[in-house]
Amino acid sequence: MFSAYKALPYDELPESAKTSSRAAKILSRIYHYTIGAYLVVTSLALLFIVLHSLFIVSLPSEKCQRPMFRREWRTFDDQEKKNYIEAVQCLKDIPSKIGTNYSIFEDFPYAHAIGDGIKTHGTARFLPWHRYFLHIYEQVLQDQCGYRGGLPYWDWTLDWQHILKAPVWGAGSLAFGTNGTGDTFIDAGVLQRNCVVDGAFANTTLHYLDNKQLQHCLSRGFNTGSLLHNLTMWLRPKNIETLLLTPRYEQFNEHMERYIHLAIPAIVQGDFVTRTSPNDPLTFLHHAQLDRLWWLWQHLHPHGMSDYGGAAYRDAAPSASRDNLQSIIRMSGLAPDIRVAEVMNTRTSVLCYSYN
Ligand SMILES: *[C@@H]1O[C@H](CO)[C@@H](O)[C@H](O)[C@H]1NC(C)=O
Ligand SMILES: *[C@@H]1O[C@H](CO)[C@@H](O)[C@H](O)[C@H]1NC(C)=O
Ligand SMILES: *[C@@H]1O[C@H](CO)[C@@H](O)[C@H](O)[C@H]1NC(C)=O
Ligand SMILES: *[C@@H]1O[C@H](CO)[C@@H](O)[C@H](O)[C@H]1NC(C)=O
Ligand SMILES: [Cu+2]
Repeated sequence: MFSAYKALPYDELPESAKTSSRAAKILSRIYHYTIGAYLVVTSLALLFIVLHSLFIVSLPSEKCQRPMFRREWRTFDDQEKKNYIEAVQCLKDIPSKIGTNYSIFEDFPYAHAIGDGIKTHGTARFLPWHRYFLHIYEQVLQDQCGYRGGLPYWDWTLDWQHILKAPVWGAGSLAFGTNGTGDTFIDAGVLQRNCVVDGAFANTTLHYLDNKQLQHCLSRGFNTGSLLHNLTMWLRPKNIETLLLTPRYEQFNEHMERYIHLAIPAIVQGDFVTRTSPNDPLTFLHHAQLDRLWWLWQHLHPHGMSDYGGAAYRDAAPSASRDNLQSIIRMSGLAPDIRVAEVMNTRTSVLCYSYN
């Protein structure tokens, strides 16, 4: 039932590349004929975002007076990086909230892979579920590990031409480590990974992998060659601009999940490319970027805060039931259930954050 998810980075990307080149041809034709209109729309869109954010910032809403701001990782100074990384390390010392023998650090991969998260992939709830998931992570960092800032995000559009040299990577204690170069770990002979032995999360021991309980090391295996090249094409700023102009939520959510969301895991490999991707702390910075793109999209389109739609269940036939704003988001006991409608706007008493 979940085989599509597991197989995506390997099997589906060539197909998606085909789709994209078809789409690219159509787009380039449209672009050709309507270049003027396109430029006008883009400038108006940017103007709208600027005006909108000024409006939001200058007129505090009643329920969210002081939103938490999420910032790009490279704008963090060393002290801020240290504070964030120490807070994430601290999660390993907090007992599980969902009642396993491990720490709350491992509750997140559990909730994503084995708990309620996996069922939201391939459905309308993909973006809302991950928004709430990030919010819970941010809250645990703040409430239980004394972290004071907002989550960092990784804007990989700034790095697409040299993605493996992005500032998130580094062997020192203020970065997320590099490629896996330690022991080789072979999972049922299918996936080969190498332990990450540098950076802040070197030699992290984990207990869930993909859909099962299995002790292993945090691992990565950076892609190389033409596959790496092909994957980074999804992250081009031009691609993201086009994506942000998608008029309806359903197509936006679907495109985000299938292509943009999968490109980074397919590049990084190891834990990141499994259902237990939250084993790799960098996953949260990638997902904050995806959430930020949704947030941008919501501010760009007149009904962005209320437009919602798509399948209620993964792999559902087109005639099957459709999801709606009253649908429930569950978090495997990490946090109370919530309705999709409650996470559509990031500036309410429930969420209360913004991006800059
Ligand atoms: C926790 O560990 C104990 C002792 O090793 C074991 O009996 C129990 O089944 C474990 N609980 C879970 C939820 O894995
Ligand atoms: C991680 O493990 C490797 C191999 O066992 C070792 O060389 C390295 O010093 C360890 N790094 C840290 C930070 O513990
Ligand atoms: C990452 O490490 C793996 C395993 O050691 C290796 O096969 C791969 O070539 C490395 N990738 C890069 C980009 O260096
Ligand atoms: C990358 O894309 C090119 C052009 O579409 C294709 O020929 C090549 O096979 C792709 N490489 C991989 C590894 O998928
Ligand atoms: Cu996910």
